[in-house]
Amino acid sequence: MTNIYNDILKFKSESKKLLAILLDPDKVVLENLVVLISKINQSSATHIFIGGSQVKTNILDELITIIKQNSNLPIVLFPGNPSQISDKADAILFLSLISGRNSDFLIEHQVKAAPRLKEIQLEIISTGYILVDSGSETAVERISKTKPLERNNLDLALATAQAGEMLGNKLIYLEAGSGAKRAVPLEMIQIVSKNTEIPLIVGGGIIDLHGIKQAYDSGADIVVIGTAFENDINFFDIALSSAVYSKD
Ligand code: 1GP
Repeated sequence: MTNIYNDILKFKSESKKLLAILLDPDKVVLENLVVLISKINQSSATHIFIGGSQVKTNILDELITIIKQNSNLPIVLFPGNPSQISDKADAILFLSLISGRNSDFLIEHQVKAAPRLKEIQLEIISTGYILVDSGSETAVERISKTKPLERNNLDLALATAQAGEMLGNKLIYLEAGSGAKRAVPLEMIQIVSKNTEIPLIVGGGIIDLHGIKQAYDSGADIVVIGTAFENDINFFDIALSSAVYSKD
């Protein structure tokens, strides 16, 4: 069985960059899914993340089954709450919202999810999730009822990431929020990546290849793209002819 986290570590050790496409089950139209997946397969994506802050529909298992029938990419759950667990996926980002002080998102949801996760075979990847101010309220902020970290408070962002690493998180995720008007500041990516050892995910508000490249150049190991691909399934076509990133 492949170990997704070990593969991420291996890529990081080789200074290779990874690209995750985020699919929100509430926004995916099942009838269009096969076309969507073929676009993903043609892109430089290395992972498919599945989740959202407020998944209301109950199509998770079906969605993942169809993706698995049509793609070999690893499928990683990125859950907004404990109901978003499916044994059809390969792994789960076991998130703790360490930028916030809402105990529900620090530990309560994890306690609720643990018995189910013990029953199934998902690879669990402990992830310190850090929400960064993007200039206006995002769904994560609204639903988690936590304040994002200020954009210019680099010391606090770094201390938060380091605390997550010391607590045993295997990944740090710097998040501006889905559809954010402003992505995570590059200086924040730089300081966190330089001063932590574990792989760094960056997402939220990255809408073009330039933004992806800037995040990589600043030290992101994995960039997550959701809204830009939702808005335009041809978003990655241009990437095929680009040397910005590579999964080879
Ligand atoms: C959201 O980081 C992801 O959790 C992706 O954000 O939808 O803005 O690409 P976007």
